[in-house]
Amino acid sequence: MCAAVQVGEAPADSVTVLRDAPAVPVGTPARALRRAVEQLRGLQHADGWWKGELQTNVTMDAEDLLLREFLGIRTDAVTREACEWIRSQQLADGQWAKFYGGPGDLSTTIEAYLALRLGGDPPGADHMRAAAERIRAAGGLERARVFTHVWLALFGLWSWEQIPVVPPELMLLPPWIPLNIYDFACWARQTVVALTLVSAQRPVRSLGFATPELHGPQPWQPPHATTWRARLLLWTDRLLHVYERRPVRVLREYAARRAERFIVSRQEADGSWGGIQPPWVYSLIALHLRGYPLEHPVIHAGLAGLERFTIRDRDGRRLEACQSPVWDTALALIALADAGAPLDDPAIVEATEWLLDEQVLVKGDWSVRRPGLAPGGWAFEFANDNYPDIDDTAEVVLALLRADHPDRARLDRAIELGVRWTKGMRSSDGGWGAFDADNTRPVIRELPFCDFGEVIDPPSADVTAHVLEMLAAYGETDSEYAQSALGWLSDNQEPDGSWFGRWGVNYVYGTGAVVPALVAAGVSPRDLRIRRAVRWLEEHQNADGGWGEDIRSYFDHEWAGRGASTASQTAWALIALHAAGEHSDAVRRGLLYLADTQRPDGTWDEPYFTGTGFPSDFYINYHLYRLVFPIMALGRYTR
Ligand code: R03
Repeated sequence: MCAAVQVGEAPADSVTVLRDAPAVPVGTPARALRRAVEQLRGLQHADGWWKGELQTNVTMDAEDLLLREFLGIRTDAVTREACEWIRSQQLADGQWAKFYGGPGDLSTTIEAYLALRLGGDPPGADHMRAAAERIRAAGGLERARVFTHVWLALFGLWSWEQIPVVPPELMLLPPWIPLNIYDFACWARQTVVALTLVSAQRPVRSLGFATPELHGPQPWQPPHATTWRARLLLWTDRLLHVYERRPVRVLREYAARRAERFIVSRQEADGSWGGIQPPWVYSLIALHLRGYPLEHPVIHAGLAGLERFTIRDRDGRRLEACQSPVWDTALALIALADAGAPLDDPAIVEATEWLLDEQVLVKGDWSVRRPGLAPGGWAFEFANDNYPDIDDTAEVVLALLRADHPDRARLDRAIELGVRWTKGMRSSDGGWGAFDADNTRPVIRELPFCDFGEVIDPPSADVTAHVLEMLAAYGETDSEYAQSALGWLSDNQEPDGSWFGRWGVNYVYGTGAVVPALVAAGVSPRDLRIRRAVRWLEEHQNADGGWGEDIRSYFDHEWAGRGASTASQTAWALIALHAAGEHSDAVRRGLLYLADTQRPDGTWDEPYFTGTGFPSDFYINYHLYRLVFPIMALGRYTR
């Protein structure tokens, strides 16, 4: 069995919990609900918020070591801890995966291997030989993603010539010219701006070792262009490589200053950029290259902030790609309300207070596309004023609509601003993306630089559904906005009756979001759209009564709606069935699945990743999903 299977399995503390808790027999759904609520209450922070670990993959940890090496601040202690964690995640075949139970991934394996070599693991050791062998078998460094090539190039293990150019002059394109930075999704924009400064300098630091053992049998080849547009972009990249030899000095320096100012002015209160790892680490490298010393307040805050994204426990030291307190707190509040917690419940009051303080009341990059719109959204993280998102805003408003506050006027005002901002962020096709309006230029995806993750932010069914549910709860079912959401969702139902899950795995998540929204908006449970969704869910229930959907559903339709049962996915299906007014045997078996698989301490084990960062490329195990969603499902059905 591969080592990674350990991840997420019952941690050792379940034993102590077993000792402390009374020995209860496998319970009824009502008892399961009580125990789950108790567990959730116990996880609330004294300041009112909840935050579950946001677990991803070892590229975070490998890149952390490489960043430290590049800046000259890598210590033995951090190296040892990080390498221990990375080693613990290696699969039996020598590779590293992007998600639990997933296959080895070439770029992840290369980065993990490089980090271990940095930590001193000899290339002759068994686990290193196995990794190198698999890397070569998969085509070697030559087949890695662009980001991995960038890390290798920083240390002289790859040629900058074989990396697509992202010139700082990109900063000079105004927002109405295609390929300007506002055509990139916000996460890609911040990452690319930082990398323009890196790309312009092509720095190389020596690690004191080479990695000939990682080269594959075939030489590197530029990506294969299939469309005329991609071919044009490839030729442009070739020209840019020529231009890089002799860029126009003044222009280059002017553009680089623009990029530098863009970065510095967007650092968040916690030292991060966008609250996410990629722009954070590349911004630190970029500013360092621009001559910012380690003691500079911006660099200092950036490095100190990374420390707060580091988790250390008995499983090891690892980095979060991002943190989800606002998202988790909104979901926890909704869960408690579903479980019947009263409005004046201290847990609800404190969470409400905290959420009110988190509202973003300043403009961010989103205002480039919606200049007249007043702020009022919420971000996903503790600090991300520049990038509030629509998904979080919808869930927070849904939570606040079920809360109370001594200052009722303040609560009402916050809700109103949130709703107004959300409405203003609608895209032209009638749906909602996550962070921006009308961020839909597909040409961005064809840039040779963009071979990893999603790089635009078009409307999705899950976000649009959350917005519709919010509008309905706010009492705006008849508004033009609710009607456009309804239309968008109707147009985007899959032929089999389900909806695609952009930010959660996968059709079970999408369907679990859309059905409650449609019903809240007044669609009859007898409506054909709902009936087809219900049929799809019931057809995809597992024999154990649960629901599960494998991540492979993103690239192999055979897996749509299929996979080992998990607590969160079972809950999503039940939440949809509840909204559709179902009280079938399928529902009963689903509820029993949750009750029967609950741990003695009231939560569930969920090693499978059910969160999506980018379909096909990046997945997330949100550690609170296993608890908040079952509480919603059990709460709605048992009360
Ligand atoms: C659940 C819904 C709420 N929601 C917000 C979800 C945020 C999820 C975390 C985002 O973390 C990121 C990790 C990333 N990696 N790589 C990139 C990236 C972006 C965000 C990335 C990929 C390509 C480019 C730039 C960055 Br170009 C690991 C809506």
